[in-house]
Amino acid sequence: MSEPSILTAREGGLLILTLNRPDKLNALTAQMLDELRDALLTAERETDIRAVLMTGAGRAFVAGQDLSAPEMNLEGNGPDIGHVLDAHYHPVIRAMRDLPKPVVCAVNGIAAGAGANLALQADIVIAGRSAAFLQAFQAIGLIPDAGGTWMLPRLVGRARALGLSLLGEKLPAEEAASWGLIWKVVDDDELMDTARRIAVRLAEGPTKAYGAMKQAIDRSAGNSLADQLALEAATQQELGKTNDFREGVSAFLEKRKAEFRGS
Ligand code: T3D
Repeated sequence: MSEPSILTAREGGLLILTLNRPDKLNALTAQMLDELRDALLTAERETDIRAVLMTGAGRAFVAGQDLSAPEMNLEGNGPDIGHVLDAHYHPVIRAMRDLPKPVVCAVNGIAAGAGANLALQADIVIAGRSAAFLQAFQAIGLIPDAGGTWMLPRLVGRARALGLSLLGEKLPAEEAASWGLIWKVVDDDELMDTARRIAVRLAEGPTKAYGAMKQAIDRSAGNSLADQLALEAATQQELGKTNDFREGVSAFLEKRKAEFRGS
């Protein structure tokens, strides 16, 4: 039996997903994306999973769509890329964004094409110093997809989003961090320890509040201030009834560390 293209491991409340086609720089296939979607849906379903950490096996994070995969067949009218996106990429992106739990991405090398844009859908993106982000699409006559045209201008503004897309030059991790494209950059040999530490901390945190933070911050882009204030009030109304709120306040008053249970 062939090795799964996504390796899964559990460490307490953390689910670690490793994209696992290192010989192809973890280039994405329909099967791999479907496995990734299934793993993320498992994370949503299982209450004892409280955070997800994604990374790549080998020297790359992900080199984008596997250009040699059957779904990229150039025969006849060429591949139905719209279908590939709808059927295989978009469910993964929605699963990452809609997951009411934090997703941390450890970018361990090149993140190209859809691989870059997949990483940018995570809630906390940490990159190794030798990693780079590449909007590789122009080299094959496509536009940034996998949410790229939505995320890039929101993260770095129109000028930088267009520069990255039109020129298709590698953006080194350090510059990506200074532009605000990602959370932080660390030395390569510290990447996994740092990412794991952050992910474990999130897995031990107030899960319901984290899920609500993702939703509130994502909704803000389409909301007026009045709508957003209403959303904040409604959200706090609910969170104020959680065990984690009670525990957080009690721990503060009792001068001890809070033990959140995600409920
Ligand atoms: O259906 C759809 O199209 C949906 C949407 C797609 C969105 C996309 O992602 S489009 C963009 C696709 N990705 C690319 O165009 C990037 C192609 N890769 C590269 O430009 C380079 O490989 C990198 C800059 C990422 C890394 O360069 P380097 O020099 O470090 O490595 P390499 O030697 O080029 O690659 C190593 C191996 O991985 C090599 O195989 P080999 O010769 O050792 O057998 C190479 O062919 C393979 N590989 C790398 N990227 C891909 C790939 N194989 C298939 N597809 C790839 N994308």
